Formats: sequence, structure tokens, C-alpha cells
Amino acid sequence: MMNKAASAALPSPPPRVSTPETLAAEIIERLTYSIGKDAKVAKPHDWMTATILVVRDRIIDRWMASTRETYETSGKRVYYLSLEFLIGRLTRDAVSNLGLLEEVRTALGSLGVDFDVIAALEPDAALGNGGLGRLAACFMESMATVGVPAYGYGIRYVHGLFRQQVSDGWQVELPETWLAHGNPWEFERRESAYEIGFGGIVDTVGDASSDTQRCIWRPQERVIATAYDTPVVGWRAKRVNTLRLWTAQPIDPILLDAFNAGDHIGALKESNKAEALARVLYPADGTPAGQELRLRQEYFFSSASLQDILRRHLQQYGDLRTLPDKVAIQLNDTHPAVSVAEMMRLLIDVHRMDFDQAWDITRKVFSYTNHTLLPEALESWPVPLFEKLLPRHMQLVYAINAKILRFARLEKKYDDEKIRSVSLIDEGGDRRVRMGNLAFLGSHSTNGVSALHTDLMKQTVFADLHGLYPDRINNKTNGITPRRWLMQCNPGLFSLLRETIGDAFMDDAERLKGLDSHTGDSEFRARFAAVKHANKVRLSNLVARRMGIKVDPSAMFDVQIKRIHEYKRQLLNIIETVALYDQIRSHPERDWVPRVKFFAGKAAPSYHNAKLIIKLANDVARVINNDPSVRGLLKIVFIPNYNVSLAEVMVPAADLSEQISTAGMEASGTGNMKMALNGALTIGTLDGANVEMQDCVGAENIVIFGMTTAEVAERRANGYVPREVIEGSRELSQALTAIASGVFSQNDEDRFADLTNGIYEHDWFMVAADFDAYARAQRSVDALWLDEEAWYSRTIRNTARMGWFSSDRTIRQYAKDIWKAGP
Ligand code: B1N
Repeated sequence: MMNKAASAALPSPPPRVSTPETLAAEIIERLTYSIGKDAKVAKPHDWMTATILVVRDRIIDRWMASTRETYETSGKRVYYLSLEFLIGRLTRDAVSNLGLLEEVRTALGSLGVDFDVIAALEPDAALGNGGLGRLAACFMESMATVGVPAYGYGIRYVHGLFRQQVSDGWQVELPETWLAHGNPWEFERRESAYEIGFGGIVDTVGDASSDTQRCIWRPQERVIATAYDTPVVGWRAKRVNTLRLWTAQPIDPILLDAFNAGDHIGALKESNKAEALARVLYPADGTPAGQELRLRQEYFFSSASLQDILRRHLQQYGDLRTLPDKVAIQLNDTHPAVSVAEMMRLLIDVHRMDFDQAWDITRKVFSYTNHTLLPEALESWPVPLFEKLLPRHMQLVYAINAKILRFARLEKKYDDEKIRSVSLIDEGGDRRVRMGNLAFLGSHSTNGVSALHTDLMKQTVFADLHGLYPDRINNKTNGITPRRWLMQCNPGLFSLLRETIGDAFMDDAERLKGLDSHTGDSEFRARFAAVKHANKVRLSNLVARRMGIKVDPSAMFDVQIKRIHEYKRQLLNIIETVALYDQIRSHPERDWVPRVKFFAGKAAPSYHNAKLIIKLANDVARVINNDPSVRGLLKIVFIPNYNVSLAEVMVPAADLSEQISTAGMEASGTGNMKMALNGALTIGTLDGANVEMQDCVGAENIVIFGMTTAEVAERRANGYVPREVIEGSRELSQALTAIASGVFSQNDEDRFADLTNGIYEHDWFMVAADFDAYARAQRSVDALWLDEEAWYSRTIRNTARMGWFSSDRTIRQYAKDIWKAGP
């Protein structure tokens, strides 16, 4: 360490000048001296790396200034703990938020390099499954934008979400290797390393009668967590925050005794086991990932993050009693919920606090976001597994539980049934630790992600916990960052908007409202339509290039993009497509609206029915796309390997956005917001954030159909018989019969029996019950499409009125109501 006087005298690097000329010169310099390539032989990938290094320098300056400022102003820090960050590519986002898009483009152009070409070479960082992980990424960008001093904490998976190939219509999973060519965006921080334990025993030392007694956990296994930092640039680079991802290393890379005894493979056992922790992302989204490795991952990253947070706090403030004033930790779902027990352990066993004080601090520091009420997705761990892996945490869970149950029984007069429901231990069947209850009870705030979802939390899964603490549950409706999901992915619309309503919306998305008054302007409508058309041409080219399929960009682009899940009802969409196909063939004389139905999304590898839905979409596509009698009227395209980058092309090209989940089942959705913001009309149920979208855009500007949550519940309660519904709907029964009788699977007519029988026998997701309403809604969409003025005035109003769904608004609400942090 240097003394103060010496360090004060250290020079700072000269400020970077960012003209096209200086940028070009620096890119050449990096190419030469950091990458070791002559410009004459440099490959596109080398240009990409050199460009990132030059851009990165500009970010580092802002990064250090941000870190310094938080330190000097003693600002409260927000920590966002998430097992998933679905980031996508970073370069365009960083350059654009720095305000250097044109300068960098010109600089590269002067070197004969196309920015768009090299930006497309960056691999997608897919450290997440779907909406939950993408939300974490949008929040990181918005926290930097809004000026919240924040750190994201997660795992640096070597393999992100699998790559999806479609082979003969079936999903095939391939490993994804985003780090294969290095990652210029990250900085390894070897000095930030923590020991993480697993297993072993708990010793009690000291005298039980005095308060010197304490527990010491003696883990059987230990690994080291080391940090990798990635800067996150806010809009206009006002602030740069840190995404800190942990990787796992063995304490002893090689067991020397075993090695020397000739057991060269055995000598690597520990090392392999440690590295397995950060090897791969669990590909489950809303389905349980109940394996031991998953719990190990959860504890590994929770412990490393908390140790890092406490170290930083102690270094600056020297006293953990001030933790709640300076630290807010947000748990992104229950995946990091073991943090509650780990915080207690660190405060009590390591920092020698008493239980009650530790509990008080823990609850003040943590808050928890719930993202799903699907029973199968609520995490719980078998007590024997939890106890074996985390024996000290098991003790603490019991101690917390005793305290809560006493409170529930004595002060809230809870009866046995309610006591059972709020307990941290599920005693029905095998005993399990309930992570949702732990997260709720260990926090001062528990939030849902849309108004409807938050209401349902109070009424269903969390009802009895809500009774214990009626002020704890609150709503924070999700949002999306308008930088990535409008300004960057839709440059055509972005410049039209600037020209039409000025630049104010770039700093405040609600200023998009200014567009409302232009809906009646036919010239503007034509330009808005022309932008949409150009985006559709771009998607058409992608489909032609990747799949060899020709689609007509003047047809309606009907888009359903999201994870494949029965509750999201891609099946409803496919069955309606089959019905439409029948209709067109029976009534070729009618004025059919040409449509291209796009699907994209991944299925969890172990989710049989979801994979079958992918196969069905592809089989139906093959038959319909090859039938000359509907040529030009109906096409189906399932684009493989949906990821953030593909979304950036599909979202701006959508005319119609399919948000058709069974009411009450989609917590929020965020793809719904992306497409509406980019001028798509939504066809959807009253589910998740669709409800609030309807409030914002107006009922005339969204097509809502189907049963409400209450109607779904009522129908289920009163004995729903799908067979009767099917028999009452000619279109539906014909379509189902076609699928079940092998029209789309000629050599294998039973192929889709699991799907069709499911609808006949129980139809959990109410596909049959909502079918007719959906089909009618689709025909009303057709009618709107035929009236260009009706169509574009509606889609323009969507863009104008979706500003509230900016994740900046969401983050301001978290900062004010939950974290008490930021500006
Ligand atoms: O979180 C999104 C919401 O917009 C979606 O409606 C919701 O389905 C999604 C286990 C999940 N909920 N739960 C998960 C992800 C991974 C996993 O292992 C559950 N994802 C959601 C953002 O709020």
C-alpha cells in the first residue's frame, strides 16, 4: 500500500478524446499492441476485440468515478442477487449509451470495417433462461441510468443456456460456449476471493450457561469463489455499475499425495468438483431444478456475495450495526434465498452478534421478488439434503422457524392449519425447507411483478404469511429498458420518433405520449408503416438466410416468442392456425388476410410436452407451407435458437404480439411490453402485465379475449369437462381431429397423442375453453388489418402509451419504496 501523500500525487491517465480520428487511431493501436495483429491481416473478430478495448477505456473512466462517488458520499449500495442475467450482446448497448455510436461507426468505416458486421460477431451472453434473467439485465442497465449505486451478483457460467437446433422438427440441445474466444468485457479480480464450505459438522464451543457459547461450522469441503467484473453503462454514461460474477476454484488444484502415488485422475477429483459449480446454467424456467448441484450453486453464489458485501461495508464503516443504512439486498426469486440463513450465520458465528440483533439486521437488509405462483416452480429442498450440505444453516432455519411460529401462535392466534402453511418446513410428505417462506420471512419487503400477480400472491400462496405481516407484500410491475428495446433494436423508429416529437423521450420514456397527437396525421402513419415494413424485410432476410424460407414482408407478422410452456399456450395458437388453414381451404373465395405466424422459444430439455409442442409447430409448418392452396395466405415459421439477439430482430418486426397465457398463470411477461412499445398490436388474455397494458394503451388499442382469472378458477371449481366444449365447437374439434389423426404426422399418427389427449381429458390450461373466443379475436384482428388507418392509429398509440413500462420507472419505485437508495 502506498501512503496517502504518494497516492495523491499519482497521475491520472489523460482524458480520452472521442472523435472518429482518435478512435480510429486507438483501434489500430490496440489491434497492434493488445492483440498483436497487423491491420492488413486482422480478422473481423480481431477488429471487434480492438474496438471493445477502445470503448472500454471510456467506460472505465466513468466506472471509477462512479465507484469513488459512492464511497465519498457514503451512499447506500443496492445488491441485486440473481442466479440469472440474460445479457445478450454488450457492445452496441455500451457504445450507444456512451453516445458514441456515430463516432465509432465512422472510425471503423475509415478503416474499412463495418460496425454492424463486427458487432454481430459478439456472442450472446445467455446466463439466463427467459424473462426473469432478462429482467435482471434490464434492471442493471436502469439502475445505472437512474443513478442507483448497484452491484449485480451472479455466477459466471462457462456454459450459458443451451443452443437449440431443430432437427427434423425436434428440439436438439447443444452446449453453448460463449467464452470460447475470450471475453473482453470482463475483468478478473483475483484479490476478491472467498472460501465457501459444504457439508461437515457443527461444533459448539464455550459454556452453555454464559453468552460466550458459539457454534463453529467445520465444513467437509471447501472451494474458492473468485470474482469477474463487467461494467454496466447507464444511458448517457452518467453512471457505470458493476456486474460481479463468481467462478469456482478448488483450494488445492491438484491433490499432491494422490498425484505422487500415481493416481493422476484421482488427483483432479476435488478440482473437477469445484469447477462443476460454475460450469452450467440450469435450463429450467418455471420448472423445478431440484438437484443437489443447484442448491450448491445457490449457496455458493449467495455466500460469496454476502462475504463480499460485509467486507466492503466493514472496510468503509467498520461496524455491521449500520448495515441496514448502507446496504439493500434484493433477492431475485428464491434462488438466492439461502442468503437469509447465510447472513444470520455470518453475523452470529463470524461477527459474534446475538440472534435477535442479527435477525433484525437481516430483515432490514433483504427484500424478495416473487416471479411465479406455479406450484411446481416454488422451490423447496428435502431436509436431509439441506442438512447434509448446510448443517449450520439447518440449525438457523429451525431457530428462525421457532421464533416465527411462536409469534404466529401467540400474537396472531393462528390455528394449526395456518401454522403449517407459514412454517419454514413443509411437513406434508417428505420434510422440505420452503425457500419462498424463508425469503418472505427474512425480508422487510416481498413484491410481485404485476398488479394482478401481486393480488394473487396475497390471495393464494402467500395468504397466511400476508396475514402475519400485512404490510410486507407490494407490487412492482416489471419494465424493459427502452435503450436496448427501442433505441438500439429499432433505429428506424428511433429516428422517426426524434424527428416527430423531439429528443425528450430519450431521457423519459413517458414523453412518447407526444406521439398521440400524430395518430391522425396520414403522412406520419405512412412513415411509421414504412419503418415497420423495413423491419419486416430485415426479419424476412434473416429467415431466408438461416432457414431458406421465403416470406412476404407485406403479410401480417404474427409473433409468439417466449419459452415453450403449456401455460403460455403456444398450443392454442397452433391449433387455431390449423383451424384457419381448414377455413381458408373451405372458403378460398373469402378476403383472407395474408399472415406469417412466427414462433421461437426453447423448451426445458426434460419437459416432454413442451418439446412435443415444438415438433407440432414444425410439422404443421411443413404441411401448410407446402400446400399450394394456401400459398401467399398462410405461412408458419419456427425460428430456432431464440435468444436476446434474435429477439432484437423479431420484436421490431412484429405486427401482432401473442400474449395468450391462461389467466392467472403468467406473473407479468415482458415480451408483451417489448412488442407493444415497437408498434405491435397485442392479442392477449387478462393475465400478468397485459392488464396494466390495457389500462395504459386503452381498451380500443389491444385485443383482449378469453376467461379472466376468476372465471378460470370458477370453471375449474365447477367441474370443467373439456370434451363437451370440444364437441360444441366445430372448428376446434376438426382441428384437434386433424392433429390426432396424423394429418401432420403421416408416418406416426400417435405422435401428438400426449397433447391432444391432454386437452380432451383434463385441459389444465383451458385451451378448449378459450378457443372460440381466441378464434373470434383473431378474425377481429383481420378486420382491423384490412383498414390501414384503423391498424396504424392503434399501433402508433401503443408506442405512444407504453412509456410507463420503462424499467427506469420500475427501478425508481424499487429505489424509493423498498431500497431507500439512489437519487
Ligand atoms: O419472470 C418474469 C415474468 O415476466 C414472467 O411472467 C415469469 O414467468 C418469469 C425458475 C423462473 N418466473 N419464474 C421464473 C425462472 C428460472 C427458474 O429456474 C423460475 N421465471 C419467471 C420476470 O418477472
